[in-house]
Amino acid sequence: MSKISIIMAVYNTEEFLEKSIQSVLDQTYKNIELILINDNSNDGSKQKIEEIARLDNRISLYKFQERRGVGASRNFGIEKATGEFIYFMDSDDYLDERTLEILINNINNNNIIRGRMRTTNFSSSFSIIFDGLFQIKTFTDDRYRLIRNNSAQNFLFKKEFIINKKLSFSEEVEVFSDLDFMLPALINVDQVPFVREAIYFRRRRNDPVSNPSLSQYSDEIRIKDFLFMYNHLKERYSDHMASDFLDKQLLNFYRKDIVVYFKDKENIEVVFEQLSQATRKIERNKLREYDWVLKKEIRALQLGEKAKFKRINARHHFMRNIRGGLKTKRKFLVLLYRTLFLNLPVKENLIFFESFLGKNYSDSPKYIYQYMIENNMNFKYIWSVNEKKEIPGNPIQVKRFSPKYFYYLARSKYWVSNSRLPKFLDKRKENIYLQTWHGTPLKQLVFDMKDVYSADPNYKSKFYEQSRRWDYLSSANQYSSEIFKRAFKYDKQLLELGYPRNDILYQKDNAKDILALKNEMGIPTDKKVVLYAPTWRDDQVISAGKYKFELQLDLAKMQKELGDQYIVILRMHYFIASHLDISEFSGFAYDFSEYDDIAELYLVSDMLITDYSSVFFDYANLKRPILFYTYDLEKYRDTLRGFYIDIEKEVPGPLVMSSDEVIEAILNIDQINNDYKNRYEDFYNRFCQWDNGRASEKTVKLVFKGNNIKF
Ligand code: C2G
Repeated sequence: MSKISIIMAVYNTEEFLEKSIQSVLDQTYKNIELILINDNSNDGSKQKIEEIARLDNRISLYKFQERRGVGASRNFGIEKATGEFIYFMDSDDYLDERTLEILINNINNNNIIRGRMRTTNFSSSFSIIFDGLFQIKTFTDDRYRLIRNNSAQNFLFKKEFIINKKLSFSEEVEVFSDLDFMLPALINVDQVPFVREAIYFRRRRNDPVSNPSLSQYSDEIRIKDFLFMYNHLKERYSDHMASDFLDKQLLNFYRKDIVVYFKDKENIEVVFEQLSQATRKIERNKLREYDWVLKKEIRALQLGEKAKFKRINARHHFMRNIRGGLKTKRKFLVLLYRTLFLNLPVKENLIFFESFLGKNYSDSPKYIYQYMIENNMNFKYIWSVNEKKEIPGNPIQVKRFSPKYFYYLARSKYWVSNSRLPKFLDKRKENIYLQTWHGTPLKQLVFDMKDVYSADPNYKSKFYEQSRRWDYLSSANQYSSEIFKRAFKYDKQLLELGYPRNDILYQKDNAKDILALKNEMGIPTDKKVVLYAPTWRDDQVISAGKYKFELQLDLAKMQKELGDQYIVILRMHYFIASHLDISEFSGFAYDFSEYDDIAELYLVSDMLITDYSSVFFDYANLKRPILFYTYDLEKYRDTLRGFYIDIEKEVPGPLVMSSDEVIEAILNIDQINNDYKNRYEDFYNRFCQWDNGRASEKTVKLVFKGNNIKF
């Protein structure tokens, strides 16, 4: 039984290492050694690998005193390897448990074999393999296709072959060092078998901001490294097929990456010489396969005509934008926004408001707006809404993403929103953007999240770009401030003034106002009100921003046990697109999911049932009872989202796990109030201190100061 040496270079992958190493140790093929090279990581990777290395004597551990890069680490690993076979792996990826067994069993007389790459966003991907159905495909002339991703991953090599052919990774570049190894490797064989069942899970890292993987390095580094590698390999290898492969890689890379980088024309200067030199090495007839736009640009590059290239490039970008703008109505409006509306002057007295993506007239933007109209300030107001609403003060209402929406957004000096505005809405330096956010966080946010289970794998980088535009951010308590700074990487001004949306909880918490609200809502006034307001679940996705929710309350039983004293208001999260059918419970259960302002629902209710929604932080301002119906606690907390506080110890009410327990808790609510009295008080002191009914006023005075406002 031959030994396989797995070589893994480690650089700042603390979060992923355990999974990665464990997947090697768990291989069904047991005769392995794992050579770990710590490339002078500066996070907790060092401790982690030391701990793991102690547990298995098949691991040998090396450390560089200064960072030398993945190429140098792997070359060092080859020197140390004692196996007959060599396999390279990245320290954030992981293997299916049979991958090595399948590769080695099928390599036969070949020097190289390759398995399949699967990209994943998660730590939990797996696959089911059926024995006897293996499909082995042999790549011959087309073998260079196996390195279209420029990588040495999931190839198993005979070590003798590596030594005889003196294969090594480039130590001169950071990003494309594998090409220097793989190209001569493929030149020196005639064929490479490929087994679909040998799977390598390549993790798509979700945090290119704080810890980028090599493929997420800055465009400048990637482009320079690629061009360096191309120039170097073209000079070295004249083999026809390899050279053809390199040209294709260059032209595709140019189209996919370099052209985008040149959207900012300043960037042309940065790589022009290197690129021009590279294009001169392209085989003469290679360009024939490409369109005239590309040909024209490449010709100018080949001739080193910088000014001409810049002109052509600018024209092409312009044409591309127009073509892109004509694809959909939304894209057309974005084009209009960028090229026309943003060239009109900003209006000093216009304020643009949006709450929950245009779904509601609610939340902090509503209360900030209300304060302004009640005080007759010198502004004109725009509200972005999906449907026309009754809004006091008669503001201009614009349908979200309609032409007017883009126009008014461009012209308004002030933007007030409680959630992110899309990335395509470029902000000008004259704009002032107040982000009120929409809750004290229980669930981990953005950069504190590990695996991201929401619909968008680029969530973190998108969020980062969008939040760079915020000038002010509301915070309801010290706890939120600390989290926002870290989890949003927010370093501009925090408004530590409480939540404008909670002002009403201090202003209208009296019998008269509550009765008036109940009458307006059309709910009975002789029954107590239970409000059920759960959050959404990242894995119940329909499409981006739309989620399902399956009601887990036994309404029939609740009606039977509680119906003479209580009614229930059901309030789904604004992401929930599926509708509740509760028609058979009329007179007992009411669906207020479409109701604008949840704060008014808080006021009319006698107790709240929630789960992991931030609603309980706000509700606690009323000091009324809260139950936590957390039937899927383990999955939610441990897989979908981590929490910031210990929900079992710190929240101001009991966790209940079934409909029966919900009913029992409601029937015994006085006892619960008593049991949770101290905890509630601690909770209130920690999270509700800054709210006292004046947050809107303080926010307005701070953000809109310096404008001729009549206070
Ligand atoms: N909300 C609501 N109805 C619900 C749940 C929430 O109206 N059934 C509103 C509340 O104002 C709540 C806000 O939406 O505070 C945010 O909802 P969460 O359930 O907390 O979830 P999410 O939108 O993911 O925001 O820092 C806060 C977090 O970002 C949570």
